[in-house]
Amino acid sequence: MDTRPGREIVPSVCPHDCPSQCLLEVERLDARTIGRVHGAKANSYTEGVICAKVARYAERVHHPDRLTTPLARTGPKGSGAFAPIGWDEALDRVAEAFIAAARRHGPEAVWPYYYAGTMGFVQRDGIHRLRHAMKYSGQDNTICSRITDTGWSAGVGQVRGVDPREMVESDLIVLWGTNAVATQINVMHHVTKARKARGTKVVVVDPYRNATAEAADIHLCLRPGTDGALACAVMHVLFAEGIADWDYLRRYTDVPDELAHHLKTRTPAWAAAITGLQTEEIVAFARLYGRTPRSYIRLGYGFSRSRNGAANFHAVTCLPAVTGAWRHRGGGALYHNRAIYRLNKTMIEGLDVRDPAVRTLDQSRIGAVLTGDPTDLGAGPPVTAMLVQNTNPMMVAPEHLKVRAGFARDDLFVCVHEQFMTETAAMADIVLPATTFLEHDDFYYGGGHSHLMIGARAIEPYAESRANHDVVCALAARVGARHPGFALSAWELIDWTLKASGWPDAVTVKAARWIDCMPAFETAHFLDGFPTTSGRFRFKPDWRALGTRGAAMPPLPDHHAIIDAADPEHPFRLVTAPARNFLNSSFTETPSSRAREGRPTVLIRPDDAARLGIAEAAPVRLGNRQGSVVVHAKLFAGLQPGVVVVESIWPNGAYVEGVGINALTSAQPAPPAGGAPFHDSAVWVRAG
Ligand SMILES: Nc1nc2c(c(=O)[nH]1)N[C@H]1C(S)=C(S)[C@@H](COP(=O)(O)OP(=O)(O)OC[C@H]3O[C@@H](n4cnc5c(=O)[nH]c(N)nc54)[C@H](O)[C@@H]3O)O[C@H]1N2
Ligand SMILES: Nc1nc2c(c(=O)[nH]1)N[C@H]1C(S)=C(S)[C@@H](COP(=O)(O)OP(=O)(O)OC[C@H]3O[C@@H](n4cnc5c(=O)[nH]c(N)nc54)[C@H](O)[C@@H]3O)O[C@H]1N2
Ligand code: SF4
Ligand SMILES: [Mo]
Repeated sequence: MDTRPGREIVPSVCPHDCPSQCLLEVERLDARTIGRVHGAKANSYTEGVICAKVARYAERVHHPDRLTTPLARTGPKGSGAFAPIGWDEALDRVAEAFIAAARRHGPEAVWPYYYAGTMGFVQRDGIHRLRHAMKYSGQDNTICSRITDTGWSAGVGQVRGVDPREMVESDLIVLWGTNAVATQINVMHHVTKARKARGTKVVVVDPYRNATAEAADIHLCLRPGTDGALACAVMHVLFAEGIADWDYLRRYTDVPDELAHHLKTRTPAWAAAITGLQTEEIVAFARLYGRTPRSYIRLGYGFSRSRNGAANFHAVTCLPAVTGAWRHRGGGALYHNRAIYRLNKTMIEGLDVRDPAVRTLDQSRIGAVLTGDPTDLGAGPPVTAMLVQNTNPMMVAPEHLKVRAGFARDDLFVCVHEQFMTETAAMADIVLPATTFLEHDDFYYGGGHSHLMIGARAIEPYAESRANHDVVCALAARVGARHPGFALSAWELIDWTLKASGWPDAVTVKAARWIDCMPAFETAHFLDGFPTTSGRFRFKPDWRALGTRGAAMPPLPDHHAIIDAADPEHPFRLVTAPARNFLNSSFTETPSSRAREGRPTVLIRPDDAARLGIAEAAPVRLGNRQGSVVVHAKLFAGLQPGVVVVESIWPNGAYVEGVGINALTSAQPAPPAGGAPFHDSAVWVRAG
């Protein structure tokens, strides 16, 4: 690290929506300017490793296109015509619009909408305090982790798992449905350490030969949405060949005999027909997994983003319960560690004033909500006013054509608080400039590790930008929202929350840089019981208790055949996996990320392409009942026939016809508890 005078190093935390949640060391050149960003070497998870896009963060913070002042729309919706206005006028206009909407239709006509642009708890979740204090419509957060949370909790009981730093003691690491090289580089750092230390074998389960699969010893290149079948066949082999650990099964699981009986018909040949894998590949993987006590499964989000994602996720969590891998150091599984932090978010979110009778709208179904779908609105009013913070639904939400039609409504008032003029901000009536994480105080935890961390303000806010907390408090004052949280500073909210959650105060945590919250080995490995009512892992979950669509779920692990299967009109299955140099919609504005990604492309097998008369780099039209999208072909052999991948998320404006890939993805809620099936779309493919 460069420590020359004038290059002061300031500690921070990456705020982006990434399980790595890296501890950072930022070069501060002066009170307003940063240089390079580095990973904290002293942190035992980050260990100095961060991704390239955040190392170059100066490019984003000091981007010439950062919003500088509040703006008011002067032309038609979406025209991009705005004029600068003062903060007071902007906030007054937003408050007036909210008051008018509530007077006309009731407070549920206002929908504060947010997500994960920053993962800091104060700046991200404070919008709930305004919502709850005013009885504005609620938001059901289904877009990212609903399916994974449900699938994991179904068996394990709580969202936590084995310490990722134990990977260095694993003999086998299975990266299941995560492109870790692109989406969480620190996983690969720990994988590399394990390989060097003990020659650890790495298996990747993924429908395309991405950079992570490229780095693996074994790549199981299955059809999307078929992981449940693969997991069942693996368990079939474990039982059939006497590798299952019956001592563990009897002590720690609910219905092992019923499971073993049920799996008799879930043979490798059965799974081969569903997954498109070879029978021998499945058997070889089952034996390798079953005979390696120190086997660690890192479950990613990718394989949950199907209509049957919850069943598939649960099926994979069953594997270490059949082999008893949980018993061993470096054995077991991890998806996310949310439950270990036990945060009391009452003050931040205003949970004490929440009225459970107020309706909750499904985040993923914003297109249906804004176009007035009665199943989404229920008995409540239309949404006629919104505050959007920390999210870019015009790019990231499924059923994009409905989202676009919704935002174009002239009777909908929208305020977008943003760092950039995103495609969502461009649809707004009022745009407010936002600070970045370097310009405000917040605190964070690591989903893919075990640290609680404070990221304090490192530089002055850019131009007239303000933090989310300040905007929420200023609006609260204008609409008459009452809660003690509005009187606290961001720092005081951090301090209150840490103390109320049983952690040290903010000053102590900041001085320590992080608190390692990892539970003891016995607890992390569930050797003192699973956090379920019976204390046992559930092969047979109570799906009805996990969501309103629970009745649709298979009672035991299985292939749940509810995906958008290919048919003669839609013979291809589309996966919209994340691009390495973007983070959802973020970094699509930075020149180096744009240059590295090039343009939106479709990965298609050379034989599929030849059959359709599609040449390398030629325009290709993909479509389904929702619409069609034009991208350019990239011939790619690392896929099964009939599977295509469009790495995402590009702005709609980057596509040939101005319509992006989420025009084709569905917002159909995945059972049992909802969630968007981003990687589960049957499409047709044509030259042109
Ligand atoms: N096709 C397809 N679509 C997907 C996915 C996919 O795999 N394929 N993945 C889905 C997933 S997993 C997710 S989580 C969603 C994520 O979708 P989003 O939550 O929208 O994620 P981002 O694009 O990271 O962030 C949105 C915006 O937050 C802004 N922002 C950042 N920090 C702040 C701040 O402090 N204040 C304010 N006011 N704004 C801030 C950024 O400038 C950015 O424009 O996308 C989903 N969409
Ligand atoms: N560079 C970069 N990093 C990111 C993001 C980004 O957009 N870009 N997004 C961030 C966010 S919000 C999240 S939630 C995480 C998500 O990160 P991941 O956990 O990696 O999940 P996904 O991004 O949805 O998809 C990853 C992989 O899942 C595969 N996949 C799709 N369908 C299936 C299936 O049916 N079975 C199996 N086995 N695999 C399947 C895809 O091909 C892809 O390679 O990453 C975060 N980090
Ligand atoms: S790997 Fe993830 S958490 Fe780490 S710096 Fe990059 S985006 Fe941030
Ligand atoms: Mo996500």
